[in-house]
Amino acid sequence: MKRLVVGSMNYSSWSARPWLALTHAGIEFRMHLIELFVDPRWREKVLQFSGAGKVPILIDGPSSVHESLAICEYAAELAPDARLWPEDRALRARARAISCEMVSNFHTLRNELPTNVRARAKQFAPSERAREEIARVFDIWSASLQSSGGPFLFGDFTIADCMYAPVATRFRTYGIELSADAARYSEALWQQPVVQQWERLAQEAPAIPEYDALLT
Ligand SMILES: N[C@@H](CCC(=O)N[C@@H](CS)C(=O)NCC(=O)O)C(=O)O
Repeated sequence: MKRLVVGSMNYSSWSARPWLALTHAGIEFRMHLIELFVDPRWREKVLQFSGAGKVPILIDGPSSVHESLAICEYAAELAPDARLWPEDRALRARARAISCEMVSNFHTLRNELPTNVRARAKQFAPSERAREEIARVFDIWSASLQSSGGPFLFGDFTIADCMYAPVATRFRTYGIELSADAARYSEALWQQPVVQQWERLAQEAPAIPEYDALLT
């Protein structure tokens, strides 16, 4: 049985991304939770699976795949019928491009608005740089929705949505004012069964008081 080595489903957005892809594709796996920064041996436990020292990691027999997007690609190859990438080549290229953009950018957004799926900030004011990054996310969403017609970025739920769903939860957690397209897209995400399943896991995840304290 495949094993997905993950951190908390409430606080670790990188863990959630391939979890969403694998679950949506109907690939059987079990979760292997390592309580990052809480378990005193968390680092050595992660290093047993990957020298990169980060989760998520997919263990499939003798193979181990680290990096969230690489695991999503692996899921797309394992379950072609799930159509985890758009069928149209141009849309697929765009879906891959914005997924890579998610992985390699948005550092301010990630630092200032750490993932905490179930929490709600009482007051939060993003910095100028965070506002620019939020605007870029809105642009990505609008352009993708226009090219596909929605309701998800490329029509049906794909890896691009797995990459951006955690961003939508951040906007909700921190009360970010949404553009009309972003609001419609977020609503489609909240109605998607696999996203709802993730939210249930996030609700049940053990609390990490230091992380919760980051929200005011
Ligand atoms: N680019 C990596 C990022 C993974 C990542 O940063 N994971 C965090 C948890 S959400 C982690 O393992 N942090 C431990 C550390 O940085 O030491 C991916 O996409 O998988």
